[in-house]
Amino acid sequence: MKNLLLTTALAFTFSAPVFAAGTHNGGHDAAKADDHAEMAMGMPGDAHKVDRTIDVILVETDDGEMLIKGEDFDIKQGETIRFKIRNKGELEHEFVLDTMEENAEHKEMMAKMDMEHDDPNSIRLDSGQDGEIIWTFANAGTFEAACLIPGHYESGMYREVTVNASPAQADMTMAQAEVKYSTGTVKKIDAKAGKVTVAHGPLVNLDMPSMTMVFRADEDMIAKMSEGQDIEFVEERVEGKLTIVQMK
Ligand SMILES: [Cu+2]
Repeated sequence: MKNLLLTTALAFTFSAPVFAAGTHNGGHDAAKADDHAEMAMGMPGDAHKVDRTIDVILVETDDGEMLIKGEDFDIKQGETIRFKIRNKGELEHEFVLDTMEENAEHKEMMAKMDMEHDDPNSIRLDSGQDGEIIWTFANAGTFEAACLIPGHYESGMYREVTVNASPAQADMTMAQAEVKYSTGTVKKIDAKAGKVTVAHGPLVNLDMPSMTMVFRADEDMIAKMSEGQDIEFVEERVEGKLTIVQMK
């Protein structure tokens, strides 16, 4: 009641400045929309192309913590995730996906005034309410899920969101691609040390130029080689060492 009276009084006294403030807010919202169009994290996901659902629970604990519970937010680049979010707490909570920087900035703004986020990367839920966010994580990196209602972040209401550089896509490329062989001539074999010296052409799998190098090779592989032999092989970096893992 007190607030209402104050607002009315202000509006009455300074109707022109209040109108100006409204225009200013409009400008701010437009700038914010632009930000989200090119979000570092990715873009709103297509509900028909969800790869995986992650269940999330927002809740307070008896000892005053506020938590975002659920499995690790460990995501593969390119994945579209449906976050099924349930507020099991007694208070209202948010679930905002963004960069840590953006979240910190929004948190600061929310400390000054209670803004309700209504962007595709965020949702606000009353006690007992369910909701969902569907998001396509287009870029690798570390992001954050957080509740930005004043005091909640500080009480523990944030979680790291890790987006790993597309191993899924890399795996698929490997499986689909024909095995590529590099060529070379065996110069020297040191079976005891598990090393072979090969004068090779371009290493097609590691994208390295022609030269003579020492490779690791296991016993079985070395058994197939003899000095002076021309070979076609697949090289790989195994524990940091150039290794011949396959031969024709
Ligand atoms: Cu909260």
